[in-house]
Amino acid sequence: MSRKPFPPAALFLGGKKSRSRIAIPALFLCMSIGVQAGHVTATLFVDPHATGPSHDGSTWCHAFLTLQDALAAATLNTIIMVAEGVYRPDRGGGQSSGNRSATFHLQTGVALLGGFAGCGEINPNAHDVVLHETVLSGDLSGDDGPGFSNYDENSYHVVNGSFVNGSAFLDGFTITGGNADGPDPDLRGGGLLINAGSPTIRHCTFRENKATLGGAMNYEGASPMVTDSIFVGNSAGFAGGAMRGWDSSPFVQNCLFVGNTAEAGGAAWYGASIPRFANCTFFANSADQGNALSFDSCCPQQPSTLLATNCIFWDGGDEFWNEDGSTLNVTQSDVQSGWEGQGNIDDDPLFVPGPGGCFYLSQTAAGQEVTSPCVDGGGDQAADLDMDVLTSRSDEAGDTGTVDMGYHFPITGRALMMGDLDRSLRIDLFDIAGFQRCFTGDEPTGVSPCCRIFDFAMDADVDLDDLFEFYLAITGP
Ligand SMILES: [Ca+2]
Ligand SMILES: [Ca+2]
Ligand SMILES: [Ca+2]
Ligand SMILES: [Ca+2]
Repeated sequence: MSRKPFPPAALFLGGKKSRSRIAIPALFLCMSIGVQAGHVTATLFVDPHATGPSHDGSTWCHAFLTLQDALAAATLNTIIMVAEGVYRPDRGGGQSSGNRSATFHLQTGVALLGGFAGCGEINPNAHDVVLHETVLSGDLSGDDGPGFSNYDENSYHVVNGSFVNGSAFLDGFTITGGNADGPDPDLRGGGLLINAGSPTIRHCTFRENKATLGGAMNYEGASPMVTDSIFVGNSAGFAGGAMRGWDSSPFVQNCLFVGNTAEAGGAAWYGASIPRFANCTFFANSADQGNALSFDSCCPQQPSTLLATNCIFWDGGDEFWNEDGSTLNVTQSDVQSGWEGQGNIDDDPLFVPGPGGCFYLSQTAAGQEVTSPCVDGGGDQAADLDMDVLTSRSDEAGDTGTVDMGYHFPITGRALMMGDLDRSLRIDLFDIAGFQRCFTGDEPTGVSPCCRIFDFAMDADVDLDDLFEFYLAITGP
């Protein structure tokens, strides 16, 4: 397998970090917060580009410049709307720059909503978490590099969701750069720490957070609800690359776990817990014990009860590690190397790229040559789970009939742009760097799901026939 540089190596420097992006239509957003809408007493705005002159949070252009200022002003039943940009927890009133313990505290009765265009835009209320990415970053010095380099000064926990109930919303953010490498409790939950809380996490992406326990998220004595979210490239030194739960009952629905790593439980680790997963996709997570999930509480053992349904576990096998006598109920799921349970299969899910990412399901109805065995493989009706407003198809038709297994993307209204790895709607340096990583020469070896965006000729290899098409995509006709 040869790698041929294209174009000159200098172009590959300084590419953006990988992002997985999702979008929610404005109508869906309104529905999602409708529970609270009748009781909202205040809406506060946050936008680092607000022109002012005053910054009291009353409008987009009089917005607070920092999220901490808005959190300090929030009272019960407040919606905080946050414009695109990067927010660090050590900035704003009452914070001290460089304080690794600074964190964004979720609050009961306060909804944090990210993904808005903000002041100066034609429609400041335009909402799209892809186009208006709103980042909560623990990288206090702004110097993070690849492979968790320069994380030493990063926040222990970017967000803290302890002691709140389900009316504490975090919706539409990218959470990144957390580094819980301190003494207890600062060794748990780099992205989000929850002690005895039940916050609601929706439409979020947790990317490249790390910790000793629970790289993206650690919860104890907690029942968080985590839906429609993506966990990519998080890492734990010991347990739970993306999530670790103890004495907890989390509900995780329609989430995508990709490339998370740990010693035990590449995606998640549990003890004394009752985790529920529905319509989640696990891909390329890795650990010495349990590439996807691990249950190895010890000394004494405190077994858990797993309920997983309509999921795809495709991490190279060794999906579940059960050392403490836990009960693993896995049904209607696609498990690599197999797992006993009603409706389970062990077949290649046949991922294809689409407008929102790499993990749509191949299906003839959407123009592919074959249909994934995960299509209609679930155990419920799509409409009964509200999955019919989401899609597993690259042409974005909603799920119908029996629910498909695995993560479903939001319907973006955009078309797939071949070559646009980060779905930024243009071919840029990031995509060129991605092409180089995916380019494998003339021997068809199969390519990873995210590389298929460069396989213009669709021959299962990113090779010379695609180079010319990619060049045309860069330069235009
Ligand atoms: Ca840093
Ligand atoms: Ca279906
Ligand atoms: Ca791009
Ligand atoms: Ca090709």
